[in-house]
Amino acid sequence: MLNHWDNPLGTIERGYAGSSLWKWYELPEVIDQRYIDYARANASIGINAVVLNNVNASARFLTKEYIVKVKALADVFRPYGIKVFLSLNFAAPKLLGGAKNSDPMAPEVRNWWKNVTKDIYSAIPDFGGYLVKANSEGEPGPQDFGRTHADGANMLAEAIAPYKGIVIWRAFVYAADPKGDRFKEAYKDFKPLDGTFASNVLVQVKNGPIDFQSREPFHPLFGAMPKTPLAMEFQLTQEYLGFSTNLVYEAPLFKECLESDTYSNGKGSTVAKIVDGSVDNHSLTAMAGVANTGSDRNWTGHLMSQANWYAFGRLAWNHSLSSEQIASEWIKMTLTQEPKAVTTIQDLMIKSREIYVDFTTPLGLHHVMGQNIHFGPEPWLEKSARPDWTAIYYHRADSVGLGFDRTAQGSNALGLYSKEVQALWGNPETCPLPYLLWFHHVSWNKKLSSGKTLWNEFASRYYEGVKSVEWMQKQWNSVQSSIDPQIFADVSGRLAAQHREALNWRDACVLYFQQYSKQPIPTQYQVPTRTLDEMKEIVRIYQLK
Ligand code: GCW
Repeated sequence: MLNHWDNPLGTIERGYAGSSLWKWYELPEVIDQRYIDYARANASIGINAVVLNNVNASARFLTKEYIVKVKALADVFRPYGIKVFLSLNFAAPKLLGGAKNSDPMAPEVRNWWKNVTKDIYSAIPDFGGYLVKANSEGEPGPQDFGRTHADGANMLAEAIAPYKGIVIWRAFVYAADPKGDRFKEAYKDFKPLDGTFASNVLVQVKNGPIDFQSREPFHPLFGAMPKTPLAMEFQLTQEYLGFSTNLVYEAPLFKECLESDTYSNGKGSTVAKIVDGSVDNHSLTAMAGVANTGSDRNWTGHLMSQANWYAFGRLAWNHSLSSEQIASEWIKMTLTQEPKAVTTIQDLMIKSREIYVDFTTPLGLHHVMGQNIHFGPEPWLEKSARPDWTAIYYHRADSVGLGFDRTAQGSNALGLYSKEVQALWGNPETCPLPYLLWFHHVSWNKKLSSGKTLWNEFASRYYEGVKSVEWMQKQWNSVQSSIDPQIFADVSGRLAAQHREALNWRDACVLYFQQYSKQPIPTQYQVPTRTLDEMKEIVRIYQLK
């Protein structure tokens, strides 16, 4: 399924491809041809469910006025095998219905949801169900009334069960605790609820424990809730992957998570097999992608990001496909059939994610992006509305070293995983480098498995990452004669923008962290020509309204 974070006024939260495809003010009378084209594209890759509106949800979608609009879209999508879902605002009974509050245990509230559900199903008999973000980032939820996530989900499940609808309840919750570790928050709330959700409820878990970073370990809830079907939530829109100026092919990221072994039920209990229901015998299963589509003529802003939409659909039905194969299918249908060009572009796509990791957050560094808009580097961010929205909360740089100690000596987030996974990541000597700073505070002089010290390896990644973007530009230039000229020029321009942004990341991060390592830039590289203050000013300006 696709989850659209589209708002009623046409904006898209974290959308980088124009505005919403849904023209709410024109519906239901006007049916835009793009609704049909969109449905065809989805159907071609097996996407059979669509949540139309943002999880930070407006209650207005539940009004009679809007239900007819939703119905119009459902009618367009039905011939393509696509069901429509809505995100709910949990406070709707109070906001719309005049109820005293929205306590899920209050009979008037329960009735309110039953009535709304009836209205929806009388207009849309095959309506899919509800997606809910509750008690997260300021959204209302059952905890506002001393109830649990299960109380809230089950109330909706009861209202929708007679119609065979489902409730998808998100696990993206994290209480603000300056002494805690955000990594552990969702687990703390949800793990104890395993076995208490109604049979038509799915709990939707983001691929990683923090928030769609360029690399995350798999979320510790996968494998920890055997009695509850867990849906996967990936993010296609590139909130933390350079918006629509960066070429980042996400199939390797999706597969890295899907193929991770949770060992929850012995070896081979991969995340993919938790999600497809085979490990714990669930027949209700789902995989969601936060959509990257918008009104841009090429749908996704960066044309190459279409491949992420495509790869998501392919992997949702067959996670054993290789990233290479999916890329090659997509290239041949979209860009060129010329064999040399196909392999060149495929290679560039396959390497693109690792390149992005290298020039932004190498070795397991995470959450050091610009605040609010989540663009560009801001590792110096010390203060925000919440401690876990800063950068220093995550990178923990000091004169000794870098990284978040999540071993038993630190936050012990590692303790949420099975002992086999703990063995894989728990020892700083053997922890794979891509995950190192996720779990360990490593001293600057520590010699890594690469043979370099942490500081030298870390700084080198930024420099090599920038060089790799230059390599991507070169590779792209070499296929010019096989590509439509407009597409060629557009992607070239975006690669040039990516190069400029990569230089910003590099200079900002090496100069900032150098204050702690107090060591020179490795001699083979040129010292940045810009100062740390200049980099701070560039990032500050990004954020001016
Ligand atoms: O990634 C964060 C985003 C929010 C988003 C939230 C969520 C829809 O920065 O914009 O809100 O996650 O997934 O709920």
